[in-house]
This record gives sequence, structure tokens and C-alpha cells, in this order.
Amino acid sequence: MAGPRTVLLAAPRSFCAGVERAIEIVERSLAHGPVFVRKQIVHNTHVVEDLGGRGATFVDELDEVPDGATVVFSAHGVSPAVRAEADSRGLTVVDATCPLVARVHASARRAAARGDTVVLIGHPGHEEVEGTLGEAPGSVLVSTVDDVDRLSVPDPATVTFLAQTTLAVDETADVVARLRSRFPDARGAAEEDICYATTNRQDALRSVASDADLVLVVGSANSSNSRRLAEQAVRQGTRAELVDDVSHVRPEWLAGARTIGLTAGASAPPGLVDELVRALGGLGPVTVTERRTVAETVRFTLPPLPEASP
Ligand code: 0CJ
Ligand code: F3S
Repeated sequence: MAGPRTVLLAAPRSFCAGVERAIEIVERSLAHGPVFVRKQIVHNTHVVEDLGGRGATFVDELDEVPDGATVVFSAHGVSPAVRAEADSRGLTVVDATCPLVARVHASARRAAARGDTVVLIGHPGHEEVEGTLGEAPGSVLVSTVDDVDRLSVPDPATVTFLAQTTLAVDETADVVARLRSRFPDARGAAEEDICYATTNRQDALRSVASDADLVLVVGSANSSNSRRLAEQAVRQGTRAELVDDVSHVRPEWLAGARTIGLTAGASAPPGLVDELVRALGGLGPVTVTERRTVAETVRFTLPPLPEASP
């Protein structure tokens, strides 16, 4: 048995309103007939496995979807080219793009319409970034302050800054500061594109990580917002591990960790956190304390869903 431990639970943690909506969209669509989902509905192996077990078929691209079938677009959004392809194929589209991603897409379209070059702050290859870049042809992606220093745009006076919704708030502030010094006339408040759930989970973890010997983040390796949580704890000087679930926690990580900070990314089911707390309790006496920095009340309405098949 290990000695007494404290678990500091960061709150808010786990599912956000956009993820709850996306999962409900797939669940409700399944009630009407076969459902294909383009990409992972959210970046979480458990969510994808669970919906797969309930009948959803996950595909990488639309050419794997039969003509006339129902396809759900993931929470991360798609580029206009993907929408056009779905239209031309006669697919029934149910759009699970998070409304807060859709808001960034709308900003990108407005910027492109006035002739601005969109400078998007984000991570290369991420699905959300591909969707947003697609909304503004000629847009450019930057991830770091060094990228900003190397950046060249056709006209420095007509630039709009936007950001991926799941970035680290503190790192993004540094990139935006450098962008503003290079392009003082630019439009766009990129920091405001980082969504409430990302910001809240980072704030909550900040208050926990400084008092912890180890931080465990429940989330999948390809989840941007979950990875940002683990990186943030490390920047605060606390060891951190990102785990899909309790089975990935290595006993040696826990050695000497009297206080464990615990959080979960916006795509990680809350039950996985409960499971982890129970498992820690099985190793020795544990005091669990939740530290809440803010109450979340955001809820999103569902989009139109397919009619029941005859
Ligand atoms: O971009 C989003 C709409 C966030 C969705 C929820 O999180 P996740 O892990 O699926 O996506 P990220 O990789 O963007 O954090
Ligand atoms: Fe949307 Fe933010 Fe969640 S963009 S899906 S509310 S992490």
C-alpha cells in the first residue's frame, strides 16, 4: 500500500458543450439509420470506440461513404471543398462542427471577402486548421514566434489574425504580441478565438498544477486541447502525463507523488476520470479535493437531423 495521497481535481474538466453536442448528433442520427462519420467525431479513442460499437462507421474521407448515405462532419469542422464534395455526391450531411469553430470560419470568410490575408495561429495538419484555412484562400499558418518572424504577406496593411480554438492561452499571447508588432494595422482578436472550454480547463489546471507533484491529464494523444493541458503543467514546473485511461498510468509515475493533480481534456469522457480516482483509492488512502475556478453553463442547440428512414 502507498502512503496517504491527495488528489486535486481541476474543475472544469472533461466534456465541453461542443463535444456533448457532437456526440448527441451521432447518437440521434444513428436512431434514423446508418451513419458514416468523417474523421474522429472528437479526438478521443473511447468516444470513437463507443460510437463505433453502437453502429457508426468512421471514415477518413468522403470517397469511403456510399452515394446517398448520411455523413456526419466532426466537431473540428471541414473546409468548403469537403462540403462541395458531399453536395456533389448527394450525401445527407449532418454537421457536428462546434458552433465556436463555425464562428472562426465565419470570421475567415469575412476577412477573405474584404481582401485580407488571414494569418491563422494553429498547429499544422490539425483538422480544424485545415477547415479554417480552406475558408480563406491565400491564408497562412503560423505556430510560433519564429514563424511570425519568417512570415511574408502580400500587403502588411490588410491582414486578419485568427486562431485555432484549442491553443494554449499563454503561448498564443506571445505569438499575437509578435504579430501585432509586425502588423500593427491588422484586424482580428485571435486570442478570443480560443474557446471558453479550452480557456477554463487551462485556468483550472493552473490553480492545481502548482500544488501537485504529478499531473495526470485524461485525453487522447491527438487531442490538441488535452496536450496543451499537459504542456501547461510542465511549463509550471510539474511533471505531467497524458493518458487515455487508467490502464495507461504507470506505477513508477506515482512513486513519491503525494499530491496528484487530475484533469481531462474537452473530448475525454468524465467516467474515465472517476475510474482513475477509484484506482488511486485502491492503492492507499486518498483525499479527493475539487478546485473549481468557474461554473460552465454553455449549451448548444442541435442542427437539423435526418428524417427516419422509411
Ligand atoms: O476543435 C474542437 C472543435 C475541439 C473538439 C474537442 O476536443 P478534441 O480533442 O476532439 O479536439 P482538439 O484536438 O481540437 O483539441
Ligand atoms: Fe467547441 Fe471548444 Fe469544445 S471549440 S468542441 S467548445 S473545445
